[in-house]
Amino acid sequence: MPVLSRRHFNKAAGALAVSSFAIGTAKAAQFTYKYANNLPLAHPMNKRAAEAAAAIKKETGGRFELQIFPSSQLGSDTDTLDQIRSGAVDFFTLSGLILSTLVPVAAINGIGFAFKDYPTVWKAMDGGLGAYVRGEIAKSGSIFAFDTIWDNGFRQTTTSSKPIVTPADLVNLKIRVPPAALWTSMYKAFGAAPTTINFNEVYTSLQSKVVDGEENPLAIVDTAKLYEVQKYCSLTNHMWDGFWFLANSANWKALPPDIQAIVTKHINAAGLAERTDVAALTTGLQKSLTAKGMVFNTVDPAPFRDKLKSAGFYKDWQGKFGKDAWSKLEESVGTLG
Ligand code: X2X
Repeated sequence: MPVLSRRHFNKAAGALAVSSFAIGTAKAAQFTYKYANNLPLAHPMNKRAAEAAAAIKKETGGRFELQIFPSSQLGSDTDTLDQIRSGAVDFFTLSGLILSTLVPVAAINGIGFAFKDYPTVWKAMDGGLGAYVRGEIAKSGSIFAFDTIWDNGFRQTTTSSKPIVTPADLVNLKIRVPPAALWTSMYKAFGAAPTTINFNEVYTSLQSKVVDGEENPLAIVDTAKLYEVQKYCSLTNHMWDGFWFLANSANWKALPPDIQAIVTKHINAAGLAERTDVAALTTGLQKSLTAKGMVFNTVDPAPFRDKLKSAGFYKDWQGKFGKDAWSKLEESVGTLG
């Protein structure tokens, strides 16, 4: 639920909220809304969100305060999805694939090896495919997504045991996947042994060897320090993943239109800036992660795609997403499967 003044300060609020509370002399904001995400403070998502929060506060004359809770401080992605549906949390950035537990078609951008590069991603997600998915999210009734999807990135494969060079290297690999059917289905198609684990438990699961590998964009391998518990990084580029900036619909409607307009403007601008940051960060990361001890290899995607095709992966998902959504994806990426 939106917190109406700092006097209703919630003990569970965490470090960021404590520091804004400590400003003390500032007047209580009329609206204090909570934004949760699963990424460390060092990730561009949190830097740009903090800038947006400051800009919103300024432009609303202090009437609106966005409290940011990074690093799954309010709970795992699965828990936070429940909280944004009920309105206990006001905003949440969530991978479309994980959102698919509520809105099935939101996973569609995660189809294996669909996107070849960023221009193709943004054309689809800022165009017809993204609009279709946002429409379906809004139909849920409880939440909606802002227009600009934030970048997570092209996902790469890390392990503690061996590089992944061909699809055969995935067979029986104990790999962590986020909580979404598409991820589990893809790794089952490869003959791997996927285990569903929320992101807030990934580092310790890798450290204790509950799983041997995981997959994430380089910006996360770096900012979440996964290089400390993983040795190999195989540049599989197997899917593109983004974060929808979600809002609880009822709490949003409680805001005056002028505040809604200011929040919308700054959040979407922050999303665009975050995309640029992630791209810039990623450019230098192979080198700096190598210096931190990771061993990189490049990967030919063709045999991986063929394997998914022969396992019936594309056909299955085309059936699940339906013709409309699938044709919107293929309009951008070409024929799949
Ligand atoms: O859970 C993950 O791996 C992450 C951080 O990439 C997502 O949010 C999907």
